[in-house]
Amino acid sequence: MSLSSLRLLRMPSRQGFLISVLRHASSDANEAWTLQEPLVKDDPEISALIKEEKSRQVRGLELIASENFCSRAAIEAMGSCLTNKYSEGYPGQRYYGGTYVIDKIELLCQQRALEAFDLDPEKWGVNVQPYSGSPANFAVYTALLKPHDRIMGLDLPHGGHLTHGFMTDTKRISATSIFFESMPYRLDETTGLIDYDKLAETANLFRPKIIICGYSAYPRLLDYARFRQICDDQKAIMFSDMAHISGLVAAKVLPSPFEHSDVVSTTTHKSLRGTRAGLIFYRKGVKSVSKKTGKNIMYDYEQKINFAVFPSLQGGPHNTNIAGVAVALKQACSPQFVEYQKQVLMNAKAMAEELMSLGYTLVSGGTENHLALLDLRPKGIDGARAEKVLELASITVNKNTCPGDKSALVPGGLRLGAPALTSRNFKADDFRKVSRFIDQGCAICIDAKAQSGKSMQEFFDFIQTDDKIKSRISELRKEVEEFASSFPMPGFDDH
Ligand code: DSN
Repeated sequence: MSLSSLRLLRMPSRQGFLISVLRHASSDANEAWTLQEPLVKDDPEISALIKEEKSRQVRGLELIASENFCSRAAIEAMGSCLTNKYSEGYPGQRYYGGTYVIDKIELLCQQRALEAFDLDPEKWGVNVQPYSGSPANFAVYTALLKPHDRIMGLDLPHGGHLTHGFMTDTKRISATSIFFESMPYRLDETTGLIDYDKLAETANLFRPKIIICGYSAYPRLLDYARFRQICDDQKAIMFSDMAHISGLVAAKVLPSPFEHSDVVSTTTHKSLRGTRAGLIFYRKGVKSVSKKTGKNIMYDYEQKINFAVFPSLQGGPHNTNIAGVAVALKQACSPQFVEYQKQVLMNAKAMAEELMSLGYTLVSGGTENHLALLDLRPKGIDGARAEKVLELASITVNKNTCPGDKSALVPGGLRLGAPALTSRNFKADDFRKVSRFIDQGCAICIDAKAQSGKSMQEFFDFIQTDDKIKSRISELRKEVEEFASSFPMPGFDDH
C-alpha cells in the first residue's frame, strides 16, 4: 500500500489533530477502512499472484530437495496476530512489555524441539529464534569463533552449503569466508563419497576450530563417528548442519548427528515440513571433569549462542514463524510423520532406481537419503538446459554441480528430492512415473541442444520458438499437469 493510495482525513480531537479515519483510495470513499478486509478485497493484485503460485504448485511436480508443502495448521499459526509483537530478548528477559504469551509460545517451541529429537534438557538446549538456516549458521560462528578463526566445511560444488565457508579461487563469497578463514573438504570424485582420509589429513595441517558436518546435495549417509574422531584429533568443535535431513532424523529413519556433535543447526521448512525458520541446538551441562582439580568443566555454548543470535545478529524474533515451527515439531512426533519419512526414503530410492534403469548416471551410484544427484554429462547435456526444459513442462528441479564440474552456472547435473511430492501422497510407483517424465524432458533437451546455437541464450530462445520442440514440451506439460493435479495438496485450497 503506497502512501499516495491513502487519503488521510484529519479530524479534530481532544489531543488536537489526529489521523483518526483512514479511507481506502480504491474503495468507496465513504466506506470505513477497518483493516479487516480480506486480502482479495484489500489487494487483489497480490491475492491473484498468490493464487497463481498455488496453482503452479498444484499443477507441477516439485522436486527441489530442500522444499516441502507445509501443513495448513502451521501456515495458520504463521498468518496470525503474532506478527504484531516485538519481543527482543528471551522468555522471562524481554526488552518489551506484553510478552507473556510470546514467552509461552517460545518455551513451548523449545520444549517441542528437544522432544522431537529425543534430547535430554539437562544436556541440550535450543535457540528457536534464528530467522532461517543461514543466519543460524552465522550465529554459531559468531558465538564460538573469533574473526579469522578457521573452519572446514564440504565444498559447495561438492554438495556443501554457502554458509559452510564457500569461496572461489578469486573471491570470498559467503560471509563465512569473509569473516573467517575457510578450507573446504571434498568428495572422492571416483566414488562420489566424502573423502574422510583427505579431510583428516587437511584438518591436521589447517587445524580448524570448527568442522562442519552437513550438506545441501549429498545423497549418502554421513559417518558422524568419523567426523567426531577428526574433530577430537584437532580439538575442533563438531558442528552438524542437518537442515536437509532434520525431518528424517526426527523420525529416526536416518542416523542422528546428536550423539557425536557439539552443536547442531537446522532449517525448519525442508524435510521437517514446518514454516520457514532456523534452530540451533547446543550441548550444555558437564563437558568433562578436570584431571587436575577433579572439578566439573561445563559447556559454555548456551550463553554464547543465545547472545550471538540476539543481540549480536538479530533483532525481534519472528514469532509467527516460531509458532509455525512449534506446530510442525508437534506433528514431527506423530506416528504419521514417521510413516511419511519412511515413504520419503522409499520414494527417493524408487526414483533413483528407475532413472538408473533408464540408463542415467547418479553421483555415488544411488541414494541413501531423500535426494539423488543426476549426472547428465554422459548424456551430453547439462543441468542448466535440462532445468529449463523441465520447468517449461511443469517439473521443478534445480541444476547442481557434480564432482569435477568447473561451472556452477552450467553444472553437469540435477538435484532431485522426494520430500515435497511425498507430502502430496506420492508413492514409489508414482515416483517411477516421475522419473519417466524426467527422462522424456531430458530427451527433448538432447534433441534441442543438437539443433540450437551453442550459447545458453540461443538454447533458451530455441526451445521457446521452435514449433516441434514447443509442441513436444507442451504435450509433456499436459501429461505432467494432469498427473500432478490428481494428487492432494497440503495447506489451504487456494493460497
Ligand atoms: N537453499 C537450500 C538448498 O536448496 O539446499 C539450502 O539453504
